[in-house]
Amino acid sequence: MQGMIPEDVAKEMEGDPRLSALLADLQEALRSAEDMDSLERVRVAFLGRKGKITSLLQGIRELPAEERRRLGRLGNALKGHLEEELGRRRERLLVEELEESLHRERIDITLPGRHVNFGTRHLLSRIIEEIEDIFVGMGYRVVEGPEVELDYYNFEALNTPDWHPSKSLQDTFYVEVPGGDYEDVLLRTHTSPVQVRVMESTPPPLYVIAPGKAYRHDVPDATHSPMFHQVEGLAVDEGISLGDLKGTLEVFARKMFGEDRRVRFRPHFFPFTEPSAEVDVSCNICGGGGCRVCKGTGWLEILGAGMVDPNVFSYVGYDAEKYSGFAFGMGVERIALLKYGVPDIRFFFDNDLRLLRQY
Ligand code: 2U9
Repeated sequence: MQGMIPEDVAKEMEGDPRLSALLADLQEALRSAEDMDSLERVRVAFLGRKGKITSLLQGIRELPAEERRRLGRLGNALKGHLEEELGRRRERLLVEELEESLHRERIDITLPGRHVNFGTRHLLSRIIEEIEDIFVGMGYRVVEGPEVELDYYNFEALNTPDWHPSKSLQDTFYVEVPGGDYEDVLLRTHTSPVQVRVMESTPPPLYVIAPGKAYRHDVPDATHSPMFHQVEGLAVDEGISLGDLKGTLEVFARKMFGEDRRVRFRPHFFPFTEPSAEVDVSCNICGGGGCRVCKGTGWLEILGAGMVDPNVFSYVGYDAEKYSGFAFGMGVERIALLKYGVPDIRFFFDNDLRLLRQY
């Protein structure tokens, strides 16, 4: 502080006992003022309304003219220098604080960033969406229903007799219900009960696809899983024919497996369709010439289909004289297996990132 006051002024103050005491006070106060709060206390103590320098300047009014001028000049000089000194110290503190926070909050922009793992839709979910899109494009509506079903919707209304092997304990998961009839409640073995429920509540014409999980009492191996996914389709209208079914499945096979694919029907049996067929698509790996995937036949089985049995219509109150319909069903895992060459159905459920990241 002393250095801040011109030497001649400082000398003059030392000659006056009041001023030299004030100067000593001020020097002492400034010595320990090292933060904003203590600087403010010094300002109030010396320059505030009742501060020591303020009081000194107020008190000179009664003094003789010459003394008043001298003390006024020295007091004002002291006031000016103190204000300057406080300003300087405040500024230094701000710079120090800024430097300290810059150091504390510094970011090393040369460090490698943290890797964020993004998830993706599961391959099976994407295949289901792809199938949905193809049929929605042909005017179908997507419908869903319960996975825990009644025997009536899963078997009976689908024209499946009680003695049918698919109803056996070896093939179907039954759910024990307290007080309920054993074998009444089960995990649906296909998504067909969804269409039965929709037909019950919706008059024809009807164009729907039912994607979802199905359950069968299978031992897991490369082509079987006790839980798997299906997409089934049902079209009911006046004058629907086998030709409509073939045309529809041709459109599907070409959109799914490639524009130059051919489709063929092989006679088969399902309780809910008559006639029924297993449907093959020409092999998308070898183009039909024969390879390991199609076992040299040039054909790959992709789904089952047929004309809805009129008996099914009678369960849901549809007029079988007026309406006819076709239905089809496909296993989503099998479609994915064929389209992407995944060799084992169990890979879909292992959640191994090495597989999931490839698709
Ligand atoms: C109603 C009437 C008929 C659905 C159909 C198939 C043929 C079929 C299998 C394909 C492979 C099941 O996942 S899989 O094992 N499905 O072959 N499904 S016709 O027929 C219906 C459905 C609902 C009311």
